[in-house]
Amino acid sequence: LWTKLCANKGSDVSTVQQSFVQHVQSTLARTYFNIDNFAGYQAAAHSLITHWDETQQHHTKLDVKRVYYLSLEFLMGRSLGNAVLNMGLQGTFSEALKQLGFSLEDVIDEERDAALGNGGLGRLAACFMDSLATLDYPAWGYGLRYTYGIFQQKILNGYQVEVPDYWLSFGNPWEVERLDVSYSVRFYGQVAKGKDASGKSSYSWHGGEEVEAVAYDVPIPGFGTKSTINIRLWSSKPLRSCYFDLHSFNEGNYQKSVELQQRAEQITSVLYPNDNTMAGKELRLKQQYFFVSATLQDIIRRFKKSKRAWSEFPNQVAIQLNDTHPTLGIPELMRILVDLEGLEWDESWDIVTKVYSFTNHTVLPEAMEKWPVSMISNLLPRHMQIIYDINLFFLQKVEALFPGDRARLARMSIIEESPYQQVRMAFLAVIGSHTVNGVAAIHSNLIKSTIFSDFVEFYGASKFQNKTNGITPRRWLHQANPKLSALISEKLGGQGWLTQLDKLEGLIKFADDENFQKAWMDVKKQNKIRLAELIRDTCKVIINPEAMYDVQVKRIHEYKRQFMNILSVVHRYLDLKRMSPAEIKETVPRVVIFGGKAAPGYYIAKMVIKLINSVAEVVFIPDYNISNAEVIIPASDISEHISTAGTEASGTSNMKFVLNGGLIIGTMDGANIEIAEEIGQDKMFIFGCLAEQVDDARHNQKYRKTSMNPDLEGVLDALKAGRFGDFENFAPLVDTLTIGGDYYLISHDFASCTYAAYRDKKQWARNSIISAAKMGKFSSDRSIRELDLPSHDPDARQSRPAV
Ligand code: 26W
Repeated sequence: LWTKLCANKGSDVSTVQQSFVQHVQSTLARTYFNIDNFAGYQAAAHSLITHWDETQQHHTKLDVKRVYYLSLEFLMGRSLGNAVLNMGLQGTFSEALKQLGFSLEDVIDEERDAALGNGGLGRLAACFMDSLATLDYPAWGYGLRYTYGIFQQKILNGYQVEVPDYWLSFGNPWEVERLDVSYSVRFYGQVAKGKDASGKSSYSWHGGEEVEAVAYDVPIPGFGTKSTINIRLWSSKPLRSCYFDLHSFNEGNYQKSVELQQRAEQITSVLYPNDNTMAGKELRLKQQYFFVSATLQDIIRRFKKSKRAWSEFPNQVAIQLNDTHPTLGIPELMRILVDLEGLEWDESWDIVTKVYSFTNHTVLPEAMEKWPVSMISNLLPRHMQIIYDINLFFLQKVEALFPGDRARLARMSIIEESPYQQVRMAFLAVIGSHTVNGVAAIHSNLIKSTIFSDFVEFYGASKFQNKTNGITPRRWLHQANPKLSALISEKLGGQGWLTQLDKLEGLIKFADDENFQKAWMDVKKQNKIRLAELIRDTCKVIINPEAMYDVQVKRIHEYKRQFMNILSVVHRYLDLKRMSPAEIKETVPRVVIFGGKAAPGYYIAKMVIKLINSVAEVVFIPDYNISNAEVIIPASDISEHISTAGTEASGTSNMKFVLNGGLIIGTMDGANIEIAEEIGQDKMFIFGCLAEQVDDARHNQKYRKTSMNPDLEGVLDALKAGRFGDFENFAPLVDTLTIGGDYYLISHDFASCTYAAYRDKKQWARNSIISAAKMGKFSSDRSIRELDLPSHDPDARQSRPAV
């Protein structure tokens, strides 16, 4: 059946239909005259996830080393359209559904986003899973099954309002609950010191509370391969014995009888909505430990099936830490090896440091995870002891290499001493891993010269590497922009570029071909109309598809400088007001589009949203998420990636925009720099301070050695005069530029970011084509190959047994 389905032949239509009808009748228990589009979506999804466990069986049989991608976030978006495309079933499914009275597009539209992530880091994890599956890696993703994903954003009276994202309310056909795969996880309690049989000290952690982690598996089909890998998401439940406190119930205290259950379920209830800011809540620490504890138990159970010695563990297991969020996995694996398995400390440490690898995604100080020693000691008493020991042995080595350098020891210690004791998770991650990587060249260099400079001196530079981020062209071009995908495939004579993105270079020779330019810009136009419809429906605003679309969509953060963008919009508006009708005719009509969520507690970011919504003729699309990104990105003429140099680790939407034929206004930051290297700086609108100039510029700004940019001053005057509503609404925001010292250098970079050329349509089309054609480097397939994960399985494509 599997082979037949994938063969994509005309006769498959009836096979799909049979499966579809079977799911309508038995899985959904409905009849054919009683199914709406939503039921159609459910049945379609169910009929796609048959036989998806074969890849695992195949890997088990081959007994290969596996790679585990540990991430507290997976920003998946919708799955149906993606699964159909990746499995090569687009034509079959459209036809099968059409004959049954459905449209595939409408059915796809019924799915809700799986939004178990905040932004860049979560979406990167999702792109990586697509690449790992497509490249046939024996990989697993591990994460948490949050009951509530990232909040939905509503805009009321110009302000952001958060609405809970109860994404599971109508079930989730993509997950398979594995009640047979569950582990218990302990919190709090005490550590008892004893002696083992040989008289050696031993430690056991007991007491406290225990909860159960139950596995839910989500299949990830690769593109053009039979490989389907899994993301295993953990959900917290009370231990079976604790579902119900019978004693309390019998005493008539019903509320108390269910308290334990609620307390357990709380752990995976909600995704923390902070992006790049650490909140420091105990529940978050619980999530992190719950996650790594369940994951390691699962990995070890799989390892033990092969009956190998522990020394073989690193030959069977590679674990990639997606930022510091899963770093407790390091002391947890030590605890398992030393306390539970009885290995020696040194032997265990050798194993641990061969297994883990760590990706850093940010240099912002407020994003660096630090947990109070007091909190860890209370929640995870044995782990705190282990962290102290790891630190002690590490600092002894530092002392041996740099004798008497007390300042260095203090700087490198995992424990920060003042103002109170905290565990620096990034240092723990570096010390416990064999490699550390940044996510773009500039960022990887920055971490070497700033936060990890002492560690570079200690370990040598080769431990610190760069793996520039990438995106999956399957979702971000083929799926999101079907018309452009079809045009490219037609021009290149096939879909080979979808797995070998460098092949896009074949488009360059058509860059001056007027017919091709026309076809290319025509697709852009149609995508702009599609976006205009979305904006009409969600914002009740009619926009002109002939105008230049200027887009900034990403999380709202001061370092990303949406504030600077909207201030420059006001500047252009004030200019227009001064112009004569003849001059106005000469300007390019421009629709400025914003989208993005602010963390609920981020006061200044929320004020930026209010300001954007107070400036007329600007569109703010509510609830920016994966699904509307798939409509917004292909429609942009130009997009803004304008972070203060040195603050955006990489950015990945910049890659998506250019791949879809959009041009970039940007600073020399993150992956913008490498995009410029690939496509040519002349095809981008680059401006602003360079990373190496930032320190001086900040100093000058803070001590008022440079005066405020006069254009900016004019804009602020207009704000103060109440041109855009009550100034009180924005006063604290404007203060960040003045009394706040303008840390993000908005005044410094203001002048250079205002204008871009759109009038020369031919030149624009040419630049757009050449830019997209040179984006090969930014496929996440390339990032995955560079990550040097356990050798992928070359057999999967050819020799997987057919069912
Ligand atoms: C603890 C709070 C917290 C939550 C999330 C701190 C940090 C994060 C993430 C690491 C923030 C994040 O998503 N970083 C982004 O990662 C992307 C993928 O590598 C990069 O492209 C972005 O530049 C970076 O901001």
